[in-house]
Parts: sequence; structure tokens; C-alpha cells
Amino acid sequence: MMKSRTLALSLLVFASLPAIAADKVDYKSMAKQQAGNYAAEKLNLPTAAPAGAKVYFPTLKDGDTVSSPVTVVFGLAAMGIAPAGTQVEGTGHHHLLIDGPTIDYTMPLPMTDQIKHFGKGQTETTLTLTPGKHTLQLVFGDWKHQPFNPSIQSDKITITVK
Ligand SMILES: [Cu+2]
Repeated sequence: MMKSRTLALSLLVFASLPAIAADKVDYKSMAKQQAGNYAAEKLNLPTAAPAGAKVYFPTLKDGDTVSSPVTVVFGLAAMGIAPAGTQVEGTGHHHLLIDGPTIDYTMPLPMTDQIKHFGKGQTETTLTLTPGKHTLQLVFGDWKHQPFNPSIQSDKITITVK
């Protein structure tokens, strides 16, 4: 009776050993990942764009006339969304470029009135625009706000605000 109980207990301990070993491997790869992220951030290393990744305006098209405020929806294909600062493969966050600011594709995008970040993972926004013509373009950014390589971006569309 006693003996079989001990045997059962030692089997249980043995069975849980691989799980402990796997945890240790995880810490090691986590440390490696963190070191990699740190280097990527310091060196502005671009993230490779996954095949088929695409951003687009599902509710607006070039030449549309709209009234202000206008709701702009961000379309995304073949990728996921993660908040800025969270490095998960195959994800990023939206940026909306208003009236064609010049951007450096090799650096994190600055935050300006013309370059809006949606780092909480938002998939739409409402813009108040002055009457007249405006251009809009989406540029998807990685966890460090940097465009992918090659850049995942929409066509630049021109809309007229009444
Ligand atoms: Cu950003």
C-alpha cells in the first residue's frame, strides 16, 4: 500500500519535470527576445512586412466629398493589431497621414498634427477638417512606430470637405 503510493508520487514528480525544463527555456528565449527588441529599437531595425499585408480605406475613396467631422475607418488585411510598444509577430498599429507630410521610412514616425498615431490599437477615428481638399494616407507601423519594409501603406486619397 505504502509502496504504490510512493511510486505514484514519484511518477507525478517525474511527469512535471519536463514542464519545469520548458519554463527555463522560455526565460532564456524571453531574455533573447528582449535583447533583440532593445537592439532593434536602438538601431531602428525595420520589421519585414508579412506577405499579402495591406492597409486601405474601406469607407472612403479618392475623389469623395464628405462633411466634417468625417469618420475614417482603417482597413487591414493579412495582419493583426497590437498596441504600440508590444512586439508580437505579424502585428502593428495604424498611422494616418493628413495632407501629405514628408516621412522618413527608416525611422519611427513622429507624432504631429499631420501624422496621427493609433497606438492603442484603434481601427477608426473622427477627423475635423477645414473645408476644401485634403489628402489621407494610412501607413502601418511596427511596435516602435516604424514603417515596415517594404512599407505597408494605402494609396494617398484626396477628399473634398464641404
Ligand atoms: Cu505609432
